[in-house]
Amino acid sequence: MKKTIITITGAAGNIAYSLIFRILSGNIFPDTHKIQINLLDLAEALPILKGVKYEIEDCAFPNLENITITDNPELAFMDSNYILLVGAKPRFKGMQRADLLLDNANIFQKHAKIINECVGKDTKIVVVGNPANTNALILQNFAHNLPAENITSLMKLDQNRAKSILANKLDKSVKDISQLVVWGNHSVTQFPDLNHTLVSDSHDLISSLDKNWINDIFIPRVQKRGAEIIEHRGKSSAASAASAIYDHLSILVNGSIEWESMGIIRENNYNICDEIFFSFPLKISTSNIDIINDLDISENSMKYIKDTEKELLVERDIIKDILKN
Ligand code: NAX
Repeated sequence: MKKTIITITGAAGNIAYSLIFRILSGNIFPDTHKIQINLLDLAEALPILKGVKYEIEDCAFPNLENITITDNPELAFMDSNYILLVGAKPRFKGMQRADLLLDNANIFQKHAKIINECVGKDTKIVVVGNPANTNALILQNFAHNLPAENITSLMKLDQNRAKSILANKLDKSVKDISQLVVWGNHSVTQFPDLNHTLVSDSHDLISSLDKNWINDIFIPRVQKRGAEIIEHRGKSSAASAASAIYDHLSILVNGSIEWESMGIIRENNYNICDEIFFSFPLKISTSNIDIINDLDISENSMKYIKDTEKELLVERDIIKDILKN
């Protein structure tokens, strides 16, 4: 019977508390697969992880073969098939973005070097911990035994948010909406792009939308949705982030007929620097991730796309000394 090993870092944190149960109760893998789940967090979080482990056991998931809880990254990453890098330091009030970048860069550098020695060439890595795209760049830099195509960063939460906000506006189901992609960074500069979007296989409803609604309400609301959640909940998005990671993992395992958004590092036809992880419109099969490289991009859209690229280039410059090590 086939066995799949899934590693989750930051496993005692908020997102992981939803994510672990979503993955184990979901249907990403066939019923015939056995799952081993490796949960990594810091030593001080091990008592919490023990409680999480007991709760997982109490769910009696039929396909779950083994649970490992550990603060040892070697043990957590060894021979893993899918590594979900959620663990990162949160940004405290008053903390500069550059300091967060450097703190988390150290975590991702350390994990990348260990992953490089512990896994095979088929292992897929999903970077969630923020700043996700730049952390993915660090990972790719230090886990050079792995093909760069195996590393993606999470943009699915942004794409799901955009789809849902549009569906609400049009009083449609999210199932009716396709080809809605998000370009660039997982940050307030991201560009949710409606220019190619279809509603019930037609662009007519999008064409009839008020441009002021798109520019002044839709785009900023998607860009700042994370802050909107914090304002109401007093905590950052956790369940929706976990759900998006589940979707992302499912797409990597099973492919997708839809247009998808993930951060990848790749040559492209849009004149975006190929030395950063950037979210493009993608077609994803079980074996390939391909950029949809032939879209017409308006001058206005290109301005948004270049702004988000600029932010990622600044992030890359902040960590450039780490990349040289
Ligand atoms: P929490 O602070 O609840 O959990 C983070 C966990 O990581 C903690 O348990 C901590 O002990 C652990 N950790 C820290 N350093 C570690 C290390 N070196 N090794 C292993 N574990 C370590 O944060 P949570 O709400 O779960 O969010 C996790 C990360 O996801 C954050 O960086 C957050 O900004 C990011 N997000 C990224 C999203 C995306 O779309 N890319 C969306 C959701 C989320 O905001």
